[in-house]
Amino acid sequence: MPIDLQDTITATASPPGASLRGIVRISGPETRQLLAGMFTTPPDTGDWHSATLPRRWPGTLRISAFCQPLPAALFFWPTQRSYTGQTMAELHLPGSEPVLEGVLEELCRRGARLARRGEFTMRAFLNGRMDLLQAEAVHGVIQAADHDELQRALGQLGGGITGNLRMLRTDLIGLLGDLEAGLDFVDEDIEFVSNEEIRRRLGAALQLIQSLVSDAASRLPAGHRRRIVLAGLPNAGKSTLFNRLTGSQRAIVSPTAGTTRDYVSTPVILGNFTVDLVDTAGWEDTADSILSRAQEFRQEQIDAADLIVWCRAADLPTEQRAAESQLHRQLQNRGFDLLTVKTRSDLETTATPAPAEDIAISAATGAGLTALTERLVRALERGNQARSELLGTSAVRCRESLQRAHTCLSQALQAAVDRRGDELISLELRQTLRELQIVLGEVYTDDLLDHIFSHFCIGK
Ligand SMILES: Nc1nc2c(ncn2[C@@H]2O[C@H](COP(=O)(O)OP(=O)(O)OP(=O)(O)O)[C@@H](O)[C@H]2O)c(=O)[nH]1
Ligand SMILES: [Mg+2]
Repeated sequence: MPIDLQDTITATASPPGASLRGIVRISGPETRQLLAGMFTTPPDTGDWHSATLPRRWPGTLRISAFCQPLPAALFFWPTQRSYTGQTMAELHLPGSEPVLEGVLEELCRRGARLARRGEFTMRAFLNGRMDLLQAEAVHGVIQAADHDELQRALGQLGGGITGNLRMLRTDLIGLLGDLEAGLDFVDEDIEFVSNEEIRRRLGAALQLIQSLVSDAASRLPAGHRRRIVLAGLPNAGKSTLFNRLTGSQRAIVSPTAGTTRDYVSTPVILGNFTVDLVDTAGWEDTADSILSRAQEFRQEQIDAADLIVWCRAADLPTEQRAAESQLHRQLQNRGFDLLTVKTRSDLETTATPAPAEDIAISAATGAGLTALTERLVRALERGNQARSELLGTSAVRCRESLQRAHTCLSQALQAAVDRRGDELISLELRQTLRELQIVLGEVYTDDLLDHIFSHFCIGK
C-alpha cells in the first residue's frame, strides 16, 4: 500500500453494531477544515476552530443526509501532539450504524478518504509517536488471548523493552566512539577505553541480547493460545477429566475402550491463562481404518502440544502396565513437557503398587482436581518465565536480527578477549547497531509495514 501522510483519513473506531456511543476518527492536515462546516458548539463554549490545545467540545453535527442535527462531542487535537502525530479528531456520536455511515460518507464527500487497516497507528509510527515495537504492542493489546498476554502487550506498549534496547544502543554507540577515537591515535599509544572496560560492556550487552534471543525463540504469535493435550491408554478417564475441567459434556464418556475417535478441543481459563484443552483418542495399535485415523489425529495433537497430561488409570490391569510405561517413556524421551496423572484414583486397589505419578485425581469424586489445576497453572507459568518480555508478533519479526546481533556481539567479545585489535571489535559493533535499528523499526521497508499493519483492524 502506498504510504501517504498528507491525505486526511477517517474510519469508525468503535466496534461494529449498535451501542450507546459510536466513534468516528479523523486524522490529517485537513481535519479542521473538514469539520468546520459540520460541527457547531453552543455559543457559550468558545470557538473550537481556533483551539491550540487538545480538548473535548460538546455540540452538534450537521449531515446533509439527515434533516436534524446530531448531538455529538468533538475531541480535537489541533497540533502534532496526538496519537497519530498530526491534527486529529474524534466524533463521539450515538452508536447507530446508519448514523456512523452517514458521518463517514459526509466526511468523504468533503475530501477525506477511508482509512486502511492500522493506518492511524502506522501514522503514529511514521511520525515518531511510537516505535515499531510499540506499534506491534497496540495490536497485541487488542488481540491479547488472556490476562498474561495483555500484561506483556501493555509492558511493550509502555516502552519497557524499547527503553532497554535504546539504553543498550546508546552504550554501544559510546563504546564505538571510544574505540574509533582510539584508532586515530593508535601510533601515540593513547588508550581511550581499557580492554577490561570493553569486555565488561560487551559482556553486559551480550547478556541482554541473549535473554531477548531466547525470549524471541519461544514466543507464540499474538492471540495464539497454548495447548494442553490429554493423552493415555483407552479408558484412562481422559474424556471424563476433559468434561470436568471444561465444565461441559462435550466429550463422550463410556466404559467401552476406544470411545473417543476425533479429538475435541475447548478453550479453558486456568489462572491468568486461557489455553486450548484437547481430548484425544486412547493410545492403541490398530489395523482398523477409522481407528488408525483417530490415532493420527492424536499424534498431530501430541506433536502440537505445549503440555501433555498423561492419564494413567489407577486400576490399570497389571498386564497392560509394561506397554503403558513404554509409551510414557517414549514421550518423556522425546522431550515433551509431561504431567503424569493417576486417574480413577477412587478405584485404586492396594494389590499391586502402580508406577509413580505426579498427582492423583478422581473425576468421579472430584478428589485432586483443584491440586491438578494448580499444577497446570504452575507448569504454564514455568513455560512463561523464559519469555517474559517480547510479544509474539514482535518476536517473529525480530528473531533473525536478534540472533545476528548476538553473533556479532559474541565475536566482538571474543576479539576483545584475544586482543585481536579494536578495528575488529568496531566492525562487529557497527553490524550489531544495524541489527538493533531493525529491531527498533528504524530501518524498514514498505512491505514490512504493510505486513505488520494489515493485521490491525480498521480504525486503529
Ligand atoms: N470410578 C471412576 N470412573 C471413572 C473415572 N473417570 C472415568 N471413569 C469411567 O471410566 C470410563 C472411561 O472413561 P472415559 O473418560 O471415556 O475414558 P477415555 O480415556 O476418554 O477413553 P477413550 O476415549 O476410550 O480413550 C467411563 O465409564 C467413566 O465413567 C473416575 O475418576 N472414577
Ligand atoms: Mg475418551
